[in-house]
Amino acid sequence: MSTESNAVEANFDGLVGPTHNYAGLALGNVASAKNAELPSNPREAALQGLAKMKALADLGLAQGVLPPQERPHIPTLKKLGFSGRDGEVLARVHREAPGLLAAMSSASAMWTANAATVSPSADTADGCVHFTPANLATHLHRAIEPETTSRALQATFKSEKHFRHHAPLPATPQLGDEGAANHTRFCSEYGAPGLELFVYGLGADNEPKPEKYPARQTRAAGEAVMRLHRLDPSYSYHAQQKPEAVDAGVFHNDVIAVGNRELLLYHEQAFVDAKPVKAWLRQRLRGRTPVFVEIKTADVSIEDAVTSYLFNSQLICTPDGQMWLVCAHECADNENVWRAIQRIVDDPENPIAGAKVFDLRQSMRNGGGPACLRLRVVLTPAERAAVNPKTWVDNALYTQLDAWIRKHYRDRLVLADLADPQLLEESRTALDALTQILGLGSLYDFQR
Ligand code: SUG
Repeated sequence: MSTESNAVEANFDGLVGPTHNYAGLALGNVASAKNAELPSNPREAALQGLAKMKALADLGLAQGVLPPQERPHIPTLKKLGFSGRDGEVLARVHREAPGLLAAMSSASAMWTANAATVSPSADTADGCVHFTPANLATHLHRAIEPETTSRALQATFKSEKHFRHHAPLPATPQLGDEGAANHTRFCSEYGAPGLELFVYGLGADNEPKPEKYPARQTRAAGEAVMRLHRLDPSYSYHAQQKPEAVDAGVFHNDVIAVGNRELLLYHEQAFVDAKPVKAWLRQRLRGRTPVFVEIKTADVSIEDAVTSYLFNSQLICTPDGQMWLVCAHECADNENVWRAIQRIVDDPENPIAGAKVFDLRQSMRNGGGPACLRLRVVLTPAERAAVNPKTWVDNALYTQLDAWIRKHYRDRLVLADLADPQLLEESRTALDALTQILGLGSLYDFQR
């Protein structure tokens, strides 16, 4: 079991893949629709993500990295009847079904907040860390991620003594699961038993539903994950996201709320009803008094929240126990949002000491902010020691990955490039080299 004082919350960020592009694939994600068909810069995207990882590692946080996936995904195209050599498969799908080629080419695995839901050993009945990869059932380009994600998580968290890996839930919209983006853990210290909040868009038949956009996360999925992870139901809570917010572009709860330790920072319109969530936290949180920071619509509209990704900031604790808000540059660019951040930082009633601003514009143009890019995993010292050592970001790994990106990534990509067999070849060469750097074994199944 965890000892309360020395467990850490590690962040595992997704390394942006070589085919990062803007294809307008994500229904209900305003940035994805707005930037569709814009040229992308995969090299810059990967370097921006890596810079955030390095900065958090430099602050003394445990920072890991999770690998990109093979794209375009030839195995799925073959399952869909495109046969022949890889070049022929690409030419035919480009000609006959260009939308399908785009779906098979997204670097969306970078958003590891959607990789899985993770419960720390302090919360689970068997004292193991539990992982359930998200099925990402509502979007084709994301539904092809879980198979490789499962393998990547198993290669990273290998020890059977410490880690339990579940299969993704059956991939149907009734069990739609988008992982940690809709899951928040509260605690007094990371190693102490905590509270797990599951937020869903689609619940029972008599509950309200969004009308314009899909509710990607279901209550049934949160309940299944709670059972699989052997959580205590009285320390778990399932809350509904406000359907109007989903229809305004809040496709995950982490676009409208973020929590850390005893703190919940949320928008007035995040939940159908925030009151019982707060009452549950007040009643159940042990060791600290919960702190609620509610942002009013009058100060930050939902539209401002969606364009700035204020609530997709990471809330982190540095080793001295100070709490920081890690936000996207778009927050500093938006007057209302920046004012709200200044107010939060100046308010002695909450523990947030300051904001750290990052340029993640390449990912942001696809609706992926700081918190989307990371999967949080609380680890005791023994669990931390059992993680694949090659995934921890330190100066040496940073230097290696920086050189790897500069060597293998293009600095411009448009949708027509996705049919270029040379891009597939370059990506595979890059992933082969990464397999060595990160010690990934046989994660990728392409033949070269
Ligand atoms: O699933 N965007 C992703 C962004 C995921 C953000 N994750 C969190 N909020 N945790 C999505 O909507 C856009 C791809 C494109 O259009 O090319 C995309 O998939």
